[in-house]
Amino acid sequence: MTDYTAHEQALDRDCLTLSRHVLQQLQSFDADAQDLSALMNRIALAGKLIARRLSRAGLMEGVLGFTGGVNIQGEDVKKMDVYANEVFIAAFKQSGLVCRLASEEMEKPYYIPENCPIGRYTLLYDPLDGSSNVDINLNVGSIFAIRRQEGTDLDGTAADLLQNGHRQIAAGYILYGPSTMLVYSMGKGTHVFVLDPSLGEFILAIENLQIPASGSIYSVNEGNFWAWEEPIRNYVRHVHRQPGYSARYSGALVGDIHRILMQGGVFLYPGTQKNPAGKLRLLYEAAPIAFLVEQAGGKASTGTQPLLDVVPDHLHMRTPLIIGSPENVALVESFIQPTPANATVTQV
Ligand code: FDP
Repeated sequence: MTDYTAHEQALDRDCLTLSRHVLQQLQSFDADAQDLSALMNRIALAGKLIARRLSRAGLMEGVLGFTGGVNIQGEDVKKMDVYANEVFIAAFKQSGLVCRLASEEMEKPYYIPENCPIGRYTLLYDPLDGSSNVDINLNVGSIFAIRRQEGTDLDGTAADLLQNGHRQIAAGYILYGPSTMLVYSMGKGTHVFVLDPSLGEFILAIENLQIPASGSIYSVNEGNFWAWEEPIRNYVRHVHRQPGYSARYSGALVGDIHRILMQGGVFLYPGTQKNPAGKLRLLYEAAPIAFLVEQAGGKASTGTQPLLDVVPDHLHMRTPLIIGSPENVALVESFIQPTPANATVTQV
């Protein structure tokens, strides 16, 4: 390879920004493509602002810790949760792109009336997922999904959002780790971008990421062992007896899923006897992640049904989640719904 070619390749790579990649994916410069490209750019801007604040959080006053308030989920709100939520709203004000935003931190969708005549999309997001990690400088993430707004939603109930995960136009996450990464899909594969701080741009790192068909990592909060239903306990007992499995759990969904996407294996957040729907929210946590993982060749399930088929009955509905390499997910399902064909494997 000549120096000239290497130079050209480096330039090409550095120019493969997120917004350009969206246009390439859609193979069009029409209004829809321009809107989606601009939308992804705004999400990226929100990610950069959050990453910047996180990187200096330990040095600034009033950034870490709790606000003293409780969100709609009954969870204590952290100052960074509030900041991250507001950053997404600010990034979309006067954008003409989305009429509504719906997030974990807001009981009802947030309307941006000046965008509504033209903004045909809704952004669903979890602004700072895994926020128990934030005060100790461990990985956290933001999760997002874009859905088309159907109808005018004059009563403001956002009933059109209560549809299955196949209706997502795009979904992804931003991982705030040693580097900031953005992973997204528009239904044409799953693609990984890394924030180059010297450019202030997300640059394509991996196109069409493929999750391994199976993997040796299982990622679950085993502190809940005695709260689970027996089939999940049996699955984990089975794993304990197999050579080669490793447990990895950071307590932050985005990081744990990223590991599984890159290296294979399975992430589980099952329901408990007390809370059969588990902890994770469908519309802005489980469904976007399921969309991404399936676009990378993985599988996402509630244990009894494909995750993307679930129709929520309200905005903040929770769901059990079993997700990752297809073979690992199928194995967990075989414990939950044993059939004669898989009866031997589920013997523990
Ligand atoms: P958090 O409450 O810290 O925001 O979505 C909620 C979530 O984190 C996920 O990121 C994470 O996977 C899970 O909860 C961790 O819950 P447990 O502490 O119950 O394991």
